[in-house]
Amino acid sequence: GKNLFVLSPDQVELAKLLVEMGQSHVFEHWADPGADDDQKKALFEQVARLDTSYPGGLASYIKTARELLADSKAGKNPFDGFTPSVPNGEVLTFGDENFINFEETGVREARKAAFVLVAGGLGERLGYNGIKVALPAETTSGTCFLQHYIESILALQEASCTLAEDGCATQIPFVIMTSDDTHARTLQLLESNGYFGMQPSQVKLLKQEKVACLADNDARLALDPQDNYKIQTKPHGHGDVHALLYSSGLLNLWHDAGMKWVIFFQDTNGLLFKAIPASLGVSAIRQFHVNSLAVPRKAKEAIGGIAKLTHADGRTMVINVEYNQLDPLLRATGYPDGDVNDETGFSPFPGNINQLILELGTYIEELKKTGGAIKEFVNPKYKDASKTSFKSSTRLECMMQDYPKTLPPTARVGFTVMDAWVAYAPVKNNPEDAAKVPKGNPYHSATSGEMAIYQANSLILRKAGAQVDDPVTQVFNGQEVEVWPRIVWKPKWGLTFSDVRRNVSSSCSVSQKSTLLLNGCDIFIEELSLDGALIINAGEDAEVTVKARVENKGWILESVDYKDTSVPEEIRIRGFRIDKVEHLEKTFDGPGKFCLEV
Ligand code: UGB
Repeated sequence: GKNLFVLSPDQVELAKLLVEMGQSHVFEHWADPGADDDQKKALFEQVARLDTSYPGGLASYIKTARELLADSKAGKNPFDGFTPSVPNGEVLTFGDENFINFEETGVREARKAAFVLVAGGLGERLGYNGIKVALPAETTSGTCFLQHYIESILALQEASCTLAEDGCATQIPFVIMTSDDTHARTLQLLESNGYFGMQPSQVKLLKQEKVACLADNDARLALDPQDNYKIQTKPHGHGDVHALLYSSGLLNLWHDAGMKWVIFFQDTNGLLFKAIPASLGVSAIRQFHVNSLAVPRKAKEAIGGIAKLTHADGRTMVINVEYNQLDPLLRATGYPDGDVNDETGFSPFPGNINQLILELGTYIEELKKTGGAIKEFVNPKYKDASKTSFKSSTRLECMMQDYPKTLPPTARVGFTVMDAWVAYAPVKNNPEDAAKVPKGNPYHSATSGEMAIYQANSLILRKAGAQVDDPVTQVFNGQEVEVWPRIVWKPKWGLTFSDVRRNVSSSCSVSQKSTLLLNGCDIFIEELSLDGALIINAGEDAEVTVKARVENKGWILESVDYKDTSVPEEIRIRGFRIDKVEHLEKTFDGPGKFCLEV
């Protein structure tokens, strides 16, 4: 080209690569030599970044894009030749003996686990302006998701190390995948809160890069409509986490340190850690290389279904099939009604909640072969039925749960099903969309996510022997929800069901209008009759026994409209705020045994 004279040898190579890959249009709008040099340099820097951050480089990206775009144009079904069936997995019932055994094993294993949170997404469906991990999981304590996750990991760490015979002092590694959209704000949230009690060295942020957008079926790179010296980019999806972990070198470090498991999870699920110990126990006992956590799923619900796919040539895989693909796949393979509920009231295909537990050794072996590249897909929005042009540029995407697609048939891929009330309540949908969710399907909104925490804690206390009143039904932001007593505890107080059972006696009763907030670890509820709000704060070395009868006006949920912009966004997206009318708060600091008697 006319401008090559200003380029370094590396840039010449990149320019050649683009020309060879049919991308010379990238240079077409260039000003004459000598003009716009800074923009030209910036473009080469961007191209170099796009090239190095993708396994196999930009050439490989464009080649794959052409293949996938041709398949999409031809209407090729990615599951061609595969027949779905319902796979076998471990189905757990919260609180029974089997569950308790798995939990105990899971807690033992936890010090050999690393946790990976994928938090690069902005959550377009939720429409919240901040990062999702900064949202309060519930507004009784106001604890945000990130704090809750970190405190849960620390509680697991402590419990696991206490059980370990070797008196270890392990720190469970915690990785957060961020993106340009979330990185700075995630780091800021951690730094301004002292990493919520975790050692800063324990936390690693890995930032995913966006990928180049594609303008047409020939996979010509799309230029930014505002800036001709920039290639338009979009997120590549949560599947990036595997390549990032691999290239970070962390996996080998963990392996050398004797770690065995990597646990992946998503940004807004306040129930998740109630399911983690038992599902890690399942991985350990059943020796799963891959264990996906799943919940019973309503047919056509907008979460992926876990299916066993058997190919005509004999290959099989247990894999997540996204909700928009499961129904057509079933219709095409002898199920004329597609994805429908069976006599249990649920789809026979359990719902993928995208929490994966991978066995580290086999994970490393696999990534050595693939570099962490995950099978991609493309989802262009075509202008018309000729499928020759797009409404807007598209890009390749990948999902972390597609990791098993390249595994050899010997891999042990399983899953663990748990009731949704104890495992899954994400915050994904904005109030308007949530209100339109078909009756009986979960809203997956900020409203339902918070209510699910109160419900789970209430039901767990009941299972532990306490009397907890039934919920009342209320409508917030157009969503009908069950409002249980607002019972909230710190992860270290009730990490497992056995912990809760040990900390609560049967002479404990909580009325529906009540709020019970347990900020501490050693709080033993020997006798409690609660009709109102009670907050107990117990310091690190304080052991508190509760024998109390508390009655007051309590904390009341007050409706707010999501359109009322005078209310902070994180509150109005749930449709209520808590009016702290009256409460009893007791604080026990410092070492010693205390009794709360009222
Ligand atoms: N995420 C990233 O870190 N980077 C990205 O580029 C994109 C996302 P969404 P999605 O739980 O109900 C998934 O947007 O992808 C993070 C499963 O694919 O919340 O639509 C993001 O920050 C689906 O099978 O969900 O659907 C967030 O933490 C089903 O299980 C996470 O990835 C569904 O989740 C998920 O991103 C579900």
